[in-house]
Amino acid sequence: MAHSIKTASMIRGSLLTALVSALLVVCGLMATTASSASAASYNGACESGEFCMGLYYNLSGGLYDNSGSDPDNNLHNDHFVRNWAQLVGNNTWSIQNRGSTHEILVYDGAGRTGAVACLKRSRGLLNLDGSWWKDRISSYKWVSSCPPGVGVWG
Ligand SMILES: [Ca+2]
Ligand SMILES: [Ca+2]
Repeated sequence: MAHSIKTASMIRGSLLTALVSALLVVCGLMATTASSASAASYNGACESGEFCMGLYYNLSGGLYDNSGSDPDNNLHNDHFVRNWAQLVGNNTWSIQNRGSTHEILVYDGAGRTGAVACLKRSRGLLNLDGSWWKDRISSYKWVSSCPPGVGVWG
């Protein structure tokens, strides 16, 4: 009896080991694919292809850098990479669009609601000192061009 229990336990252990190994291989492949496809989002460096937001001016104090979209379109649950204690929503003083093809729409509200403005790639780093938008951005969206009727930083 003791022998059969031990054997079953060993088989389960082997299966678990095989499963963990398979998962590690899959994760390794995913990491390789992601890093070769684009700049590294959330690594604290504002790189080509990314939309970046800084806690303070000149993207200092904490950085949000993302080559894609925020999955839930709500920056109130995202943290600054170099200042994890600080949330991004309603908390940014500087922004930069380093996208390779697209412009960025920023919104006052989460879920892409409320006031909206467009940040072109040509604008470069934008400090929001004296701007109504300082500490107001709560969501954003990549667009192929700034839509008519939307204020543009360009
Ligand atoms: Ca980055
Ligand atoms: Ca979010």
